[in-house]
Amino acid sequence: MNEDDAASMTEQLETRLVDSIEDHEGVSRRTVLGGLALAGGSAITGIGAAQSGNESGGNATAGHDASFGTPGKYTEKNFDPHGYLREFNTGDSTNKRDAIFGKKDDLNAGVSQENGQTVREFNLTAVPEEIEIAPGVTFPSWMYNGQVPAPTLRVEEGDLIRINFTNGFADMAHTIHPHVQNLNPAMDGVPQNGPGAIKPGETFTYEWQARPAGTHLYHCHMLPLKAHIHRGMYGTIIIDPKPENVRENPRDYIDYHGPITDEVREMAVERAKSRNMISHADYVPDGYDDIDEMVIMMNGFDTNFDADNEVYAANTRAFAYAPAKTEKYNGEWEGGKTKHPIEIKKNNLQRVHVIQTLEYDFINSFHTHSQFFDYYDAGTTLFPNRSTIDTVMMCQAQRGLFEIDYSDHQPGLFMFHGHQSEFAEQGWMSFFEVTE
Ligand SMILES: [Cu+2]
Repeated sequence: MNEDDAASMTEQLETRLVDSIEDHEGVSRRTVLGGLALAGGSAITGIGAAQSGNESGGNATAGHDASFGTPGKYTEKNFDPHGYLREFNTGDSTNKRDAIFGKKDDLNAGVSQENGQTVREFNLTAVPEEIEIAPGVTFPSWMYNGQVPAPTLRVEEGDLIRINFTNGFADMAHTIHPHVQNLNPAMDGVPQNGPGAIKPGETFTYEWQARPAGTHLYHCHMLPLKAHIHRGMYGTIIIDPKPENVRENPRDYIDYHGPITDEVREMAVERAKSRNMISHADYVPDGYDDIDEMVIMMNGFDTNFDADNEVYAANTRAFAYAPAKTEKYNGEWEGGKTKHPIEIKKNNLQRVHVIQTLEYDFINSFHTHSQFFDYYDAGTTLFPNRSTIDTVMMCQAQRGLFEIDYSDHQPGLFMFHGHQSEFAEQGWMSFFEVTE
C-alpha cells in the first residue's frame, strides 16, 4: 500500500467521525476557506453550564454552520501538533516558541538564581477558546495559554518552578495543581487549600519544588473536576534528573534491589545524563546518532456532553499523526494542514513521554506496531520497570516514559494507537514515519 492509499483510509475514518458528531451541541463546523470563527456562542454557553455545575449544558443551535468543511483538512493554524511534540519550555525567555505558527506569548518568564536555587519562571493564563478537534470541527475548550494540551514545561531536579497564574475567564474560577512533591500545602492548587480557587481576573503565583525527576502532569483542580479536565486544562512537566545526585544516591533513581557496584552506579549516571536536556543537552549515548524526545498527551472530547467521549486523540487533533496528503514546503505545513505521520530517524534513541488525561473512560492504552519498547512508569526510574512490551494500560494521570528503537527496521510507516478499538477508530490512531 502506498501513502496515498493510506491517506485515503485516514480520510474515510475522519469523514465517518465528523459525520457522527456533526449535530452534537458541543461542536461547530466551519468553512475551510476563510476559516471564519462561527462558534463563539457555544463557548459562552459551555462556560455558563459549568458555572452552574452542569456539564450537560450547551445549546443545540449554538454556532452551527451549514457550510461543511472538506474532509481531511484541518483549518486552524493556532495549534501545530507537530511543533507541540518537541516543544520544551525551560523558562528561558530567549527560547522562542514555534515561529512557524506565529504563536507568541510570554510563557517563558526567565531563569534566575535565588538562595542557591535555580528558579524557572513561567506565565500561564487560563482562557476559553475554540479548538479544532477533527477536520473542520471545533470544540469550546478551556485551556492554559490558548492551547490544548497546555505548554510543556521542562526543568531540572532541584529547581524552583514559579508559575505566575492569571485567570483570564470572565466568570469561572480555576487553579493549577501539579503532580510533583510539593512541600508547601498552600501551593497544591486545589480549591480547598492555600489561595483556593483563583477567581476570574485574579492572579496567583504558585511555587513548586522540582522533584522527583520524571514525567509529570499539571491540571486544573476546580470543581466540577471532570469538566475542567475534559475541557482541556492539562499539560506536562518534565523534571530532568541531575547526574551528580544519581551518583550520590543511585538507589533513589533505579528500580533495582541488587548490590550497587561501580558498574551499576555508572550505568545510572549515564542514563541520567542522557535524560537531562537542560545541563547535558549534547550528550548522546553510544550507538545512537542523537536523542529525540516528544510528548504525547492521550485525550478525548465529549462533543454532546453526555459524559461519554466521541473524539479521541493523541494531542487533541483526531488522526493528526496519520498518513495524509500533506507535505511541508518552505518549512511550513501547507495551508495549516498539520496532519502527517511523526517523522523519526531510525538511528536516534527515541523517547516518548506519554500522559493519559482522558476523562469519562476508565482507561486508555498505548500500543506500538512491529516494535517493542521499554517502559519507565512516571519516568521516575532510570532502569525500566518493564522491558520488551508493546502495550501499556494507563489510568487518568498515569504517565510514563517509553524508549523505542527502530534502528534495525526498514524505513516506512509504523502505526501506534490506543488499543481500545473504539478509541483508535475515533481518532487515537497515529503513525511513526521511520526514515534513514
Ligand atoms: Cu479549571
